[in-house]
Amino acid sequence: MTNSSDDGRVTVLVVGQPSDHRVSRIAANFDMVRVEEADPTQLTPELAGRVRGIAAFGAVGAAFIDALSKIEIIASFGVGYDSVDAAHAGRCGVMVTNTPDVLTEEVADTAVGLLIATVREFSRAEAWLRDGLWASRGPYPLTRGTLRGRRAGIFGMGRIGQAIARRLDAFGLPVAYHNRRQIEDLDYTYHPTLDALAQSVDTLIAVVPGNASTAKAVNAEILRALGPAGVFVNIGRGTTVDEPALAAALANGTILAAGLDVFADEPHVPQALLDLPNATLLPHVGSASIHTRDAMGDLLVDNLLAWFDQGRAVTPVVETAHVTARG
Ligand code: NAP
Ligand code: 8YV
Repeated sequence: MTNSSDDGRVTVLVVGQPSDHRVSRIAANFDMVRVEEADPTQLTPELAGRVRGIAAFGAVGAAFIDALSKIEIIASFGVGYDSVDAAHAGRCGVMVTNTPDVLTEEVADTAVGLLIATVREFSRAEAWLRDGLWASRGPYPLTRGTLRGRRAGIFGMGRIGQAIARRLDAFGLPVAYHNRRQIEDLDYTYHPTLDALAQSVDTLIAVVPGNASTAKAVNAEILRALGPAGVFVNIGRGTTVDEPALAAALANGTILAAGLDVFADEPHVPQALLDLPNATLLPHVGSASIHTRDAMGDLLVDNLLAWFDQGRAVTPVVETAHVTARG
């Protein structure tokens, strides 16, 4: 059994369904093998002993990592890496990388666009036009919601959260935030709990990673704190929200509206949310332009190249920052 292909190239397993751009650069530099899912039962013993890198465009769990005896690095596509068991990888001495920064501004643009579309009912207004109601019934009704006078709270003031805050500054909205740790020299009001943040604002934008510490953090109590003019936008991960509680809050007027780009069980969206006219729903398109997805793909490949050529990762995740290349 070898740990490289016949031509001596490092074997990289592509998990999931990337676009041609990503695949071509991996294929040009590595012995590339593709699988739809990281299912250990689908691996032949020969392949399991040959793969040294994974390009992850889908979930990679602990059992799959354990099945690959030569695995050194999992380069994951996306800044959020909740679908990769990075803690397990770190314990096994396997590097995990993600794709931060290159998508920050795009996702912040999407978040603000989603906020405005939600507050001003753009999806429903366009449907009104397309359905011929502008001509037959007259102008679309004035919206209850407006950005004017809103107070914004950002749950997760990281790279994307700060890019959203900069945009909201330009819109003239006061911004406050909650993280576990206050950021020094950041000129926005800090709240040490999510509840305190929600009490102080009427517009909550969630952009936290999906993990045990954030699971269902936005619950009925947080939504109630936003009040009847409240607007909730989620651009982070669907798992950070109690979706049934959100659907109930939208249905009974506890809050005014929600804009969601992410869901707990994608691509499945709860019927209760689909049924609500005051929910603006997007199919996880935060970073989904060709420009930004190509930049993310390039960073993923840069991580693989840097690891195998120079023994270092460009953007290691915190759980594996201690992992060093095997000599
Ligand atoms: P980041 O720079 O790491 O920011 C994450 C922020 O969340 C940090 O400020 C962190 O601060 C805070 N945080 C983490 N856990 C928390 C907790 N339990 N309670 C309160 N705050 C917490 O990451 P980013 O680049 O901004 O990306 C954020 C997330 O956005 C990603 O993880 C991903 O899930 C999501 N995302 C979605 C899309 C999309 O297409 N919709 C695109 C890109 C990213 P502390 O550590 O101080 O708590
Ligand atoms: C991607 C994202 O859509 O970077 C992230 O965390 O959620 C998005 O940019 C996703 O990771 C790739 O499918």
